[in-house]
Amino acid sequence: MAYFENVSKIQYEGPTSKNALAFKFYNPEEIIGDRTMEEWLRFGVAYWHTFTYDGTDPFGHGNMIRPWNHLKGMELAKARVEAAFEFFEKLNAPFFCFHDVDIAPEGETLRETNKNLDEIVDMIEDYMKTSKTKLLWNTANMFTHPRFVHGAATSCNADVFAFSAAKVKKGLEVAKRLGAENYVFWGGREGYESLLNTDMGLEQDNLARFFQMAVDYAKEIGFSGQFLIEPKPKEPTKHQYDFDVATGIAFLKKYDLDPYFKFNIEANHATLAGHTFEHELRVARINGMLGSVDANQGDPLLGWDTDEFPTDLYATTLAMYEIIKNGGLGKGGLNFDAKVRRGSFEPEDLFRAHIAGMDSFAVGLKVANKLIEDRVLDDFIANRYRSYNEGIGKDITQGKADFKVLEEHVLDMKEFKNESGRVEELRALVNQYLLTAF
Ligand code: XLS
Ligand code: CA
Ligand code: CA
Repeated sequence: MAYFENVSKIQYEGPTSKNALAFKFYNPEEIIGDRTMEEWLRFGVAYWHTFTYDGTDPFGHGNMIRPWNHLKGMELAKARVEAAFEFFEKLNAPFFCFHDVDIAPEGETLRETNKNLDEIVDMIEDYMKTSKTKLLWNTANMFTHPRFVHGAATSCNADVFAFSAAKVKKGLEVAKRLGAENYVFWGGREGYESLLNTDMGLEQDNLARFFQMAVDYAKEIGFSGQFLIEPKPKEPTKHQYDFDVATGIAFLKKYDLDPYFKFNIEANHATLAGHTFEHELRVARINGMLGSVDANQGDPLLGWDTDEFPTDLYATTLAMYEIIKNGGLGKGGLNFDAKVRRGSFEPEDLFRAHIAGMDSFAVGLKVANKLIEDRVLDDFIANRYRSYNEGIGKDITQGKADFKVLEEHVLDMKEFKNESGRVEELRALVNQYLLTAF
């Protein structure tokens, strides 16, 4: 049975195409620099937003028209798998991602839940034998069920800690079975509401213990995917421990966990933390910890996690700039952790939205690559910092200067010759590249 019968395989038709269900800029085979667009971009479809989300918001019932709406329980879960692989095939998606609860319903006990999960994972495994679509990452949902009210690995309740551990144990087994490239930890409820009732030290020690157990178990079962922490400053918890990349790095280093983790950076989480998307990518990159990306965008007029499909070309360009400079994402990819707006309720909107996101990142890739090839920013930056290439600057970077030497250097200096940072000129240059790349 076809779930998306009004849609055939999405083709690349070029920038002048008027076909809404075609790629205008994403041409998987096109070579950019040293690899194809498909190899650079490694797009992933998020199961939860695409196949599970029904449009429910805090003020309204679900309203999405989906061909599987009449089904329930395991029948629903199976239909979603069928629909998912039809969708992947038609979109030509190389990857997908899921939470355990996205793919199979929970039972009364973990044993029952795992049984449901096994049945669906069998089915997914079968599909994956003939599909080109691979698993970018899976993760455990440890935030929806009421048992996680006080957190999962940071809960004040040790039984909940144990339950969470068992869920991740199962998740790692599933990851291994399905050949996941990564495994994600997003701590939606790992944080606190008020310090008045919180032992922050114990909670953070426990979170580190939890991560260490995950590292150990992955090793024990031979799961070699990359572990990723996905930072977010808040929502649902008021203060989340993995606030942003810098906070995450400090945490991992404190507990000697940094060799085992990289970051999954979400655009909308970056902006919620008061950063730009490219800032978070840069912090991860210069620390060798840029793992993967949740490609979406927030809304500057709304203060929460709106998870919109990315269409801001300026943002995709600056993001791809970091990714190219990183040499690509390795095992990571660009997962569309993005949902169609409530008003976009037709099944075809799922395609329209993914096409918009994929085309936007294809533009970003092309423009960023040109900026890098032409050394537009590199040369400017190299020149801006040239005072460190000789004299006192060189002594500083080579560790030859101390406070006394530096005092000597400036004690009688009367003038400091600074130059313009010319940021407006550079922004205009990026605009020029954006408008002339195609
Ligand atoms: C929620 C997060 C979540 C993670 C995976 O804000 O983005 O969806 O990506 O648990
Ligand atoms: Ca995310
Ligand atoms: Ca989000």
